[in-house]
Amino acid sequence: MTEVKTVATMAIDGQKPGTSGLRKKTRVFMQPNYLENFIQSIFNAVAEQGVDFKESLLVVGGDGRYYNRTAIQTIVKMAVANGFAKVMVGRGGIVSTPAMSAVIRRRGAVGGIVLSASHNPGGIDADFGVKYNITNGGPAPEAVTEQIFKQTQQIKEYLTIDYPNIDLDKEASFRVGDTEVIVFDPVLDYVAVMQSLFDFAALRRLFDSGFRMVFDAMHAVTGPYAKEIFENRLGAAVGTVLNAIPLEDFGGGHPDPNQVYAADLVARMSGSDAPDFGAASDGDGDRNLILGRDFFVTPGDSLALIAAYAKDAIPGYADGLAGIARSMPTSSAADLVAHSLGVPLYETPTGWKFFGNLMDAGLCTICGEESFGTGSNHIREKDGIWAVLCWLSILAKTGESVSGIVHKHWEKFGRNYFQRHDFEGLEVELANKMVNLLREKLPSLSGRSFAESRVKEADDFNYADPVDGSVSSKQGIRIILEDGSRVVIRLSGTGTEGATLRLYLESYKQDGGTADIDSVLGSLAKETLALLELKQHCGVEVPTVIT
Ligand code: G16
Repeated sequence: MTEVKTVATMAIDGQKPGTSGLRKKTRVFMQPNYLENFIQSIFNAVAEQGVDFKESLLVVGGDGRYYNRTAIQTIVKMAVANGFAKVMVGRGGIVSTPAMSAVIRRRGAVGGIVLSASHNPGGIDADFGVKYNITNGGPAPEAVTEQIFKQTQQIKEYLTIDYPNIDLDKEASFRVGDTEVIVFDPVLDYVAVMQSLFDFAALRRLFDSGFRMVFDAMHAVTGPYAKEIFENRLGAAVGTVLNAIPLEDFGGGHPDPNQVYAADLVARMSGSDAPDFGAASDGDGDRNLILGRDFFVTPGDSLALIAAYAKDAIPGYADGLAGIARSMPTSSAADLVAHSLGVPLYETPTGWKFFGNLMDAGLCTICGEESFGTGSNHIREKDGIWAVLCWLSILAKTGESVSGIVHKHWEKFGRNYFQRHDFEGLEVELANKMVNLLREKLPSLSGRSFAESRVKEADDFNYADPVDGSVSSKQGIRIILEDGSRVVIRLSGTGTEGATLRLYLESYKQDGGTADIDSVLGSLAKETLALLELKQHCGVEVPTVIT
């Protein structure tokens, strides 16, 4: 039964990983050989780096969405056939992205396969995805995803075994051929990492004092982790965690923790009777949404605040920060904190994979993105529950409300007014043409009047990794104005249908943060749409989502 079978296959077009792994419609992944080709290509790319599978541990798990269990059975058989010494599989097939990173690092795995399309909806007619994480626990960097893509273009066969499906629901360790297969509970590894960073006793006292919180797990992967940490370990009231059971279709919802898709949570956090603190995480547990009573904390401000308070409020960072990193479109609020702490600030392209080298080299401790991702060097992924624990620590330390903390910060540092406008479902060719035309206009923009100011600089962001020197070009168009305001324009790399245009608008004011955000950013948005000629090219002018 464990005899290795070599199955002939043919290259399949379009298996190029995007911002975060390969994301496609679920039915695309369900086509014959589609998943198998991609998995074998990952194995081939890893083998090409000289890894000996006979000495290696592979971790496998996903966010529990439709097709997760089937895909895991396929991957386990292929891993056995490819000769891995050990394969660890999350119980129920479920491992959050941050827990995957923690497990790879703690257990010394060669890497891990995460089945997730993150915040995209799940179901047979929705989205599925596969990401490969490397030995440092982080998403495969571009050099590796390029290798995987190359393998997908030349694949001719894959390896598997004929074997009954393993029982995913019972923790156990058993042999399949020469491979040890372990079904384990990843929640314990993850909790251990959180306990090493945060003062659980202090957070327990916060809840003992009557502090009320609500956490929306959005029927996605964080439910079991959040129940264990917030309710069981920290003593938050039973029922603090909403939608705690992971479902294959996330209860029909869109597991993207922002004010639009977490509208129920936003409603619960409104009014004088609302809990003190509200938070949510996404499909695979790496994103976070932070809310106070009638108050939304932008991801850029959240990053800045966590960095500002980390040393004093969180034992894991008591030695201070080596540096802070943010993706280029993320607001510059963290830059001001880095400056005041006297530590470097790194600006990277969109995609968590770009933070890995900085953290491995000890250059940065805390990093974040406008797309609701925040994290630190405790693992190599962004981490939703970690961000919530950071906020709880700040709240416990200061004894203030969420909005009080943010207002104080704005008074001290000024406010980076920031919004992202998404235009979803555009025709790919038209969107590409529009962005290319804008690219051609960039050299002529300098000095031109724009949104009550003038264009100081307009370029396409290029990143040279300070650690390995690798260069990533065309990472987003920037229009920087003389008054310090800025617009970034880029196409999303995580969608599975059509194109999504993202406009990131930012304007800095030292006004205590009290101005109306739509008035501050309105003219920037209007002029950018006119410059892009969005209506003429793509037939739309109203954003689908504003965050
Ligand atoms: C992924 C990446 C993030 C990125 C986000 C948005 O998040 O890991 O680094 O910021 O996509 O990317 P884009 O703007 O290209 O759609 P996740 O949570 O989907 O894995």
